[in-house]
Amino acid sequence: MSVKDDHIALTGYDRRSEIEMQARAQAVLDTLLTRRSIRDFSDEPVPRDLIETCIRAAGTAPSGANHQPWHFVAISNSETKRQIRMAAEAEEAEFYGGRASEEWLDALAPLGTDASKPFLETAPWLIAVFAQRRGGETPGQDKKNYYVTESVGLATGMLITALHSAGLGTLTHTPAPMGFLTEICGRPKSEKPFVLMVVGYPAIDCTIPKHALIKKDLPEITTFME
Ligand code: IYR
Repeated sequence: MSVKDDHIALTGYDRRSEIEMQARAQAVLDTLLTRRSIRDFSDEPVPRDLIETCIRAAGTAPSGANHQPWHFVAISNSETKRQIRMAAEAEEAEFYGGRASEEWLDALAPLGTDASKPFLETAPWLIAVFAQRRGGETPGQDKKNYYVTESVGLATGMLITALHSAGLGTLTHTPAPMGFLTEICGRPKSEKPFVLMVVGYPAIDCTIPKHALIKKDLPEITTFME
C-alpha cells in the first residue's frame, strides 16, 4: 500500500465482533429513541463544562475539505438571552400574524407553537450555531469553504446527540429570519446564523405534542439495493 508523505497510519479504530457492533448500534438507537424536542425548560443551571464538552463533540463532525465552517456562541447571560427573546418574538409575531402560509401554519398546528418564546429566557443556555462561508482548516484563514450547510448540519446533529446523551433537553429553534443573532452575538456578516439550540433540563411539568412520538419506520425511510 502506498502511503502519501503527509498521511499517517489510522489509530483509534477498534474492529469489533458483529455481535458487539449490533449491541452498540442498538444502544445508540435506544438512546436516540428517547430524544424529544422540548419547549418547557427548567431554569436550573447547567455547568459550562458540560456545554464545552458537547461543543467539542460537535466540532468532531466531518466537513468539506475539513474546513470546519462552524462557530458556536454559548449564551447563559440573562441580558443577552432577554435581547434574543425580544428579537425572536418580534420575528415570530410577524410569522404567525401573516407571513406564514396557511399550509405552514397547518403543519405547525399539532405542535401548538405561537409567537411567545419564554424558553429563550428560562433555559440556562442558548447555543447559536453560525455557518462560515469563508475560513479554512486553521483559525485565521480566509479560504472558500465547501458544503457549508451540510457540514454545519452534521455538526449540529452531533451537538444534539451529545447534549441528549449527556441528559439534557434541547429545542432546535429557527426563528426566521435569524439575522438578529449576528448582531447580538457579535459575529461577522460573513457568517450565517444556522440554528439556535435551546438547552437545559425539562421543566417538571414539561409536555410534548403526541405527534412527536410518530417516527417513520425503517421501510419508509430506507431502500436496500443488495
Ligand atoms: N419558527 C417558528 C415556527 C416553527 C417552524 C417550524 I418548520 C417548526 O418545526 C416549529 C416552529 C416557531 O418557532 O414558532
